[in-house]
Amino acid sequence: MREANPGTIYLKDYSAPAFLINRTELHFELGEEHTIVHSRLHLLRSPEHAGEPPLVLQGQELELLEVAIDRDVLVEDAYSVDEDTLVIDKLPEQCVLSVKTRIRPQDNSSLEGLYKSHTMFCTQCEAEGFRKITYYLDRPDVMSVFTVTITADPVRYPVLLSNGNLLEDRTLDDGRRQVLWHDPFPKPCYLFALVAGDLECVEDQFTTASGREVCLRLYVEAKDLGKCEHAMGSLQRSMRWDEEVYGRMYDLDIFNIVAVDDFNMGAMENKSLNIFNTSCVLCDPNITTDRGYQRVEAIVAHEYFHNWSGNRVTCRDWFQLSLKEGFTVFRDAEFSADVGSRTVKRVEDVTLLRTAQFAEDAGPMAHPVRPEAYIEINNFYTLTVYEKGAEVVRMIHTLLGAEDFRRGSDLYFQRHDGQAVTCEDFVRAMEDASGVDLGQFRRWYSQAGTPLLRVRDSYDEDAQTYVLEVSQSCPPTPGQPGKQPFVIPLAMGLLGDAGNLPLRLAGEEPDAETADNTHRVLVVDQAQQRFEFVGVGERPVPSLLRGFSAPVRLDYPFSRVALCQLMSRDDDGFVRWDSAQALATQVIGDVQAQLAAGEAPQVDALLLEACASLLEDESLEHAMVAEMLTLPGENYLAELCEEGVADVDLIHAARAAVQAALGVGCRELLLRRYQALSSARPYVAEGDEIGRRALRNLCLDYLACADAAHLDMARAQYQAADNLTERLAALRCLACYGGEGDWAAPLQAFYEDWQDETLAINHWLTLQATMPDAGVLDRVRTLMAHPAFDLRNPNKVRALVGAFAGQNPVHFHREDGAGYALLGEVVEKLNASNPQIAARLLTPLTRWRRYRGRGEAMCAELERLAALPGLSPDVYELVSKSLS
Ligand code: 0A1
Ligand code: ZN
Repeated sequence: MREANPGTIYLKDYSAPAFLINRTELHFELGEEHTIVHSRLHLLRSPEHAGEPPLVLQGQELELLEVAIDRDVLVEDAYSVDEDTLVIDKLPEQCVLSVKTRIRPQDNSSLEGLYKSHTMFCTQCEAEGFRKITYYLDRPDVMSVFTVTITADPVRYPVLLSNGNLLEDRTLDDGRRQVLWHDPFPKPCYLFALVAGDLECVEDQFTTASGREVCLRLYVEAKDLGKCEHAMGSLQRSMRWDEEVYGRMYDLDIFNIVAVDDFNMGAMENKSLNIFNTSCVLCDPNITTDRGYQRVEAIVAHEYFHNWSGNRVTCRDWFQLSLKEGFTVFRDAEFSADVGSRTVKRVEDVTLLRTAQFAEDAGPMAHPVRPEAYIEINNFYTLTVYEKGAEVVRMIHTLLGAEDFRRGSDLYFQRHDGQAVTCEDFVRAMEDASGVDLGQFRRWYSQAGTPLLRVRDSYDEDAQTYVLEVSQSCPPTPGQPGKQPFVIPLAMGLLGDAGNLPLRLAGEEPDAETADNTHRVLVVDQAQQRFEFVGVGERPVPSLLRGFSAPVRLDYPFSRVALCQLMSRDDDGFVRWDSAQALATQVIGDVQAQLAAGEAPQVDALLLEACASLLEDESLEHAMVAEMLTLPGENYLAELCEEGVADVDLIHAARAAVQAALGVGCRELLLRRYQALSSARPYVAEGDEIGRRALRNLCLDYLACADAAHLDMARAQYQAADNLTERLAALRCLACYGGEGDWAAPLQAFYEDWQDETLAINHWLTLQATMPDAGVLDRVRTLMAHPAFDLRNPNKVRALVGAFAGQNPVHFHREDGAGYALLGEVVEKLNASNPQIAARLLTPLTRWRRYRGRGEAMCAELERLAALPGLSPDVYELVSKSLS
């Protein structure tokens, strides 16, 4: 580890590379002791660079064996090497640089570069992992045509894969096998991939609209061959969707996906060789929840969509990460909306954004969608870059309309195919294709923080006018004390007694009515603005921020009666759900106040009535009823509090009291719905079946929360279940609302039944880490020593420790600080072995300003970590920014 504090990299310092690498030839000799990497880089000095700058290649944890230029081996004083670079002076204008290095993938626990997951070799090069494979210009604007030779033992590694097309496959005289892969598309090294292992594959095919026959293969361990069908179908659906919706076709004859157990993230879009975390690709009713099936479909689509938004057109530098990620998340969200329920998908995405991204925006790591500085780029694969970035693209879609947006996307791909570009290039293509000026809109890329949209209204009965007074502000974030107004598309309608009212702004012609004149998008682009509607015959209830048309906090003083009206009658599904959330949030707030004053909780009858009507409404889709009946989560409720105010115990107690009251108050309806939703049909993870199970499990949860007598229903459901979704929901009821006598045996039984299925056991770990009983922290410690746990596997770390710190606020924030100490210990260990996961795990501690009475203890743990010797840049950046 280095001595000095790691430095900061700034967007303003960007300069184009001094050298180009037209072709990259790599030869891997994979061995059990070590791997030898020979590289031949066809270098060309960039014409833009005057003088003779030295060549500076990045490299880390490499053992340099030999350097040659055009076959002349260099003597040691012709170059210099340090921990991070290989520098060569006086290179000719054009040459072939050959470098031979030795690496030890079997000792690489960071899961970046070339490493081993069980017996399989695999790679992860985004963002800067390639430098752990060989010396290179490890930056996304250096694009090169790769040719890759792999030599390996054919018995241990019968499958040898890299990007592009397989050109040769032969057996060498010494018995080793050698394959040659060639990828005709120039790409940055972060998209390079290599896999070698004893894998089986499922094969299918796809014919593109232009008639290209693409061979699709999904490589897994033999035991998982039966778990590939859903991912394969998802891939085919995504390929078709990208042709139909974006006119984007696949461009090679092969598309491979490989599943690996040890992976830092969800999946990776390497050109024609996507690598997936097993948890994001394998599906089986016994190991995957309904949510998991949907997640797999979305991630398969996401990685596939990157073939255009990311690979054909890539990022100039890592500050532009949202160029590919924001756009691709928007694309995958629209795909999921098209193949499933649009409103439910939106509700899920907004819940994540408002709970976690808003928290990021309000915390010490807040950064713009296009950050301006970083210490460790791995720390910037964030909800802001991904999810808020997608919201920014969505707003462009809203402002331009679907047709012009598609024109903009076509222009972007056509103009920049084969290039490494910036967010600015994307916005400019959208402007050029549509004629819409996005000048001020660009602030969404440069200003951090969540804007607050304050709306007040007034109605003049005599004049029949209704006025919305809208103002916007944005809190300061690190390095950005003041903000300029954003361009906020405010989608809205007005709800009258008999439905949504026609909308006409003052000054508009009465006949300027569109087909749907009950819905429109107001463009808020000033600090304060006034919108006057005319011809409004009654005082309306405003339906605001329909579809969550902008990533802002909305402040409008809704009465509870108004919320009930919106909930039951608005045209916009998102607003109906959001009104239910707002009503529940108000009622939980009442109960918090009552509990804080030592009074017995009183749950507003309006909420009870609203929930009862939802349970009686057979016309709404099941999944939507389930979403509307789900109370806002504890983390979301904490996020709504001012700094230093969130009281985890009070939030938990109030939410639980409201849930119990609803369970008691709606008991008959819940029971009736639960019974009616029971089905003897075999499991299918599709549309309304998923919604049916979601609603049924929700009913069970309310009933069990209200009265332990209903735990018998949970036991019966557990016994009868033929799938993980129903089994876990039943177990969760026993674990959350029962005593040890209720949950100990079923938890043990679950383990015995599924111990060979790692992915199912990870759910079992999460359940035990998120239970409300006082013994949970000790249980987490015990489980860390259980054979089912492994600190080297990121999925397990997230399932147990990540879930405890992130999803069990009451116990993570224990007053004695034991939760923080536990997290700190794990972060300390991971700091040495896998810094990327260490930093991610640490996130809950960075939110120390939010919680009442906990700031000091949280900071103390951060300070302990800050003082550790050998801190990785990843952890250093988080702790130092949190404490500053
Ligand atoms: N580009 C991938 C995410 C990814 C990023 C970094 C990784 O390792 C450090 C791995 C994957 C995606 O958006 O899916
Ligand atoms: Zn991505």
